[in-house]
Amino acid sequence: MALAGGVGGARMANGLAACLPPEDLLVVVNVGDDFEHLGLPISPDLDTVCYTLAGLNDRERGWGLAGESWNFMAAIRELGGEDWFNLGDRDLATHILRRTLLETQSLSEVTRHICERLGIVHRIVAATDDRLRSIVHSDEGTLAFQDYFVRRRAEPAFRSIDFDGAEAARPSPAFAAALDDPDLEAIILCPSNPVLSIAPILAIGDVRDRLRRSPAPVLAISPFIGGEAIKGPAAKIFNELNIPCSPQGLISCLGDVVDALVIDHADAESSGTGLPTLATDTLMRDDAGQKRLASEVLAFARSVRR
Ligand code: FO1
Repeated sequence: MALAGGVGGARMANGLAACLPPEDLLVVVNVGDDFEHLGLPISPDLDTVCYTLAGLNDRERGWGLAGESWNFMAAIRELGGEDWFNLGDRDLATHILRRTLLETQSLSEVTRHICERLGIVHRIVAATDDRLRSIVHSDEGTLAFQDYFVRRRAEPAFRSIDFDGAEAARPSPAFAAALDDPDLEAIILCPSNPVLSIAPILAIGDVRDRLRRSPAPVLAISPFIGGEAIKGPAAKIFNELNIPCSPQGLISCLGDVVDALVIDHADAESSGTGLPTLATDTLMRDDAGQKRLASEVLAFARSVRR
C-alpha cells in the first residue's frame, strides 16, 4: 500500500505500478487539497495520481493533462470569473463528471469509475470518503489550501496546518481493509510533501494507531535531496517550521509510525535516525527511474522486519 499526495507521490505510485500486479498495490491518495471551485469538486491529488498512472499527465507541470487547451480559462477570464486556478478543457470534463457521480457515489467509487475509463488497472482510492480540508495558518492569516498553494504560490510564511474533519473522518473502505490486512507486506509513504500531503492522511481517524498495529513495515521515502525539495514548497515549509530538511527532520514531522527510511545518497552521512535506512538515488528522472526506485524500495521493505 502506498500513501501519496501530489506530483512526487504520483511518480512513486507510477513506479510501484510498473513493479506490481494490480492485486498487489493499493494507492491511497490525500484529499486535504480538495475544494469546491466554480461550483466544481476539485480533487487535485487524486487527479494527478490517476492521470500519471494513465500516462496522460503533463510531465512538465506534473499536474493536469498533457496536450491541454485552455479555451475555458480564456472565456472565464473574459467574463471576469476566477482565473487563478487553471482548469484545462479536458481536465474540466473530469470535474464535471465527478460532480454528477458524487450525487450518488463516494469519492473512491467515482475515482474507480474514472480509472476504469482511463484504462488504469491498479487501485487508486481516496484516503477518506468523508470531508477533509487542509487549512493553512500563515503570517498572512488563515488560508484554504489552494488559496495558499496556488493563488498565493505558497509565498506566505507557513505557521501551522489544520486538517479540518480529520478526527471524524474514517479511512475509505479499501484503505481500512488494507490497514487491517494481516498479509500486507509494506506501507510506503511516498516522497510527497510530508506536511501538506502525507500528514493529512495520517491525521484521519485512527489511521496512526492502525499503521502501528499493521504487521507491514512503514517506509518513509524522503522528498529531500541534500536539504532541498525536489519539487514544491516542502523545504520552504520545513525551514519556516524550523525543521531540518534531513532524515531526522522527516521523522520529527511524520512521527513514530515510521519503521524505516529511504533517503538519497546525498543525505547518507547525516541520517543518524537509528532506523533501518536505504540510501540510494531517489531522484526519479523518468519512468525508468520511477520503476528502479520502486523496485529498490520493495526489496528493502522485504528486508525490514517489524
Ligand atoms: N497548481 C498550480 O500551481 N496552479 C494551477 O493553476 C493548478 C491547477 C490545477 C488544476 C487541477 C489539478 O488537479 C491540479 C492543479 N494544480 C495547480 C496543482 C495542485 O494545486 C497541486 O497539485 C496539489 O493541490 C498539491 O499537490
